[in-house]
Amino acid sequence: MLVPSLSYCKESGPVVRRGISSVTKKLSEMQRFFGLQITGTLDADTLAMMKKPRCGVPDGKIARFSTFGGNLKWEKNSLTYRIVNYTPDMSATEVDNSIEKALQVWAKVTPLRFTRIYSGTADIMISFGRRNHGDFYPFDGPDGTLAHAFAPAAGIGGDAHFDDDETFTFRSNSGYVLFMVAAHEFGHSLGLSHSDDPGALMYPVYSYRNPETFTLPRDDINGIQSLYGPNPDVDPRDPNPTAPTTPDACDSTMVLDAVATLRGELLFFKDSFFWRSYPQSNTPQQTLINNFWPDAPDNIDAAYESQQLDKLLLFKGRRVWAFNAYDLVLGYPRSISTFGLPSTVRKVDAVLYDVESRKTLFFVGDNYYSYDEARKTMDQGFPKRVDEKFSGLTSKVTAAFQYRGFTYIYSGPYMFEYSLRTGRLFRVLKNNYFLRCTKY
Ligand SMILES: [Ca+2]
Ligand SMILES: [Ca+2]
Ligand SMILES: [Ca+2]
Ligand SMILES: [Zn+2]
Ligand SMILES: [Zn+2]
Repeated sequence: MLVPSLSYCKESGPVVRRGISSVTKKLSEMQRFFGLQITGTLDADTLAMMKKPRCGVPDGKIARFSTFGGNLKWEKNSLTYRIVNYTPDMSATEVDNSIEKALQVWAKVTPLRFTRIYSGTADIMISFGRRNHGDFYPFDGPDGTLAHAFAPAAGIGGDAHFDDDETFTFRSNSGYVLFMVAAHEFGHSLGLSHSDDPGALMYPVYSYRNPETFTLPRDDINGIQSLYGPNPDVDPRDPNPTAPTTPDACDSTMVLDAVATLRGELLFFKDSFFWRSYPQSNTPQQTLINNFWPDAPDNIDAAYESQQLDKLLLFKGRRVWAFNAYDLVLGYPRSISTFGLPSTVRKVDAVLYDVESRKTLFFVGDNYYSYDEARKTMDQGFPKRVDEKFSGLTSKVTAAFQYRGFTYIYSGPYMFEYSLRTGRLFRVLKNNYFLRCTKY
């Protein structure tokens, strides 16, 4: 089956020729797919998403993992592959190793086995090319489309093509890690379409991940096993215990790592991800932290927006990172002792910026400290006990932020809505209250 390259990324092409309305529809589909605000027009967010390096296989229906339909899959478990040519960006050994490892990502969780051949026609023919490379789906020069692959079938089916106008790398995060791009493309070669799970390997947008520590996410495992079943060599009582799952907005037991505002938006951090909520948007957008801030840590402890500095501060352990838009501010990460926290503090649990008093509260265990943003010093008389200030809060603070005049203090799976000035408690809600679970 022939899979055309992504038509809505181009100025001309079949979509545009069908007229304005279908462009609008296509844009709306893409905005929905990426969790952007659905406008049907080219706004800044959509443009930014379109410019992200991505795979050239078009996005299908909106779902977590998806397949090409009609159960398009290989009818055998033993497949051959052949590396037809090489990129000049890496040594041949590095290319061989990247391709082999990328296939093993899928072999580990299925009965599929891959054998390399060096001549003749393999099921999966792997090649590097630029622009017109012989399949009527030309590449687009540097960035944009990185690669594409064809769904299982005879002939060109299963084949994977890599755009050699890209710089591919073995493991460095400058350039595109061939292992990651190849592992994604081989998902297509085996019958998977794109996933809308931003943590999935089959998400259409490239994000850097360390190839040494990469493990196939749960969504991709579910997808490939829906076609081929599990790996018969793996103990079914202990299948892939470490497969990462993407935090779910519908999980009422979720405990968020940190919450912050940023230029009028709300940011909710959990594991390697954050949700970003616009005031007018119905569905917060979930993204990998590293997609926005490549230098940021994941599994952070706390976050807040310094309105004085127009910066987002992220805390993990004894260190703090400051970002101005996407960029790490020079001189960061720094020690949290620069705020005047005692050296006995090994991490902060939550940080809250109070707009009214312009104080930043640092929550550490049962206590909190108050930092004066203007004078850049800790206030006298702290730490104080959290339960003196916030009635009803008996366990550790896990996250905190202010929104529309209310102060939200998270503790475990609960979120307490207070007036900071009067100390009055209004409501007890769940951590996912602002995330708007859309399952029904
Ligand atoms: Ca083939
Ligand atoms: Ca390209
Ligand atoms: Ca926290
Ligand atoms: Zn793809
Ligand atoms: Zn091609």
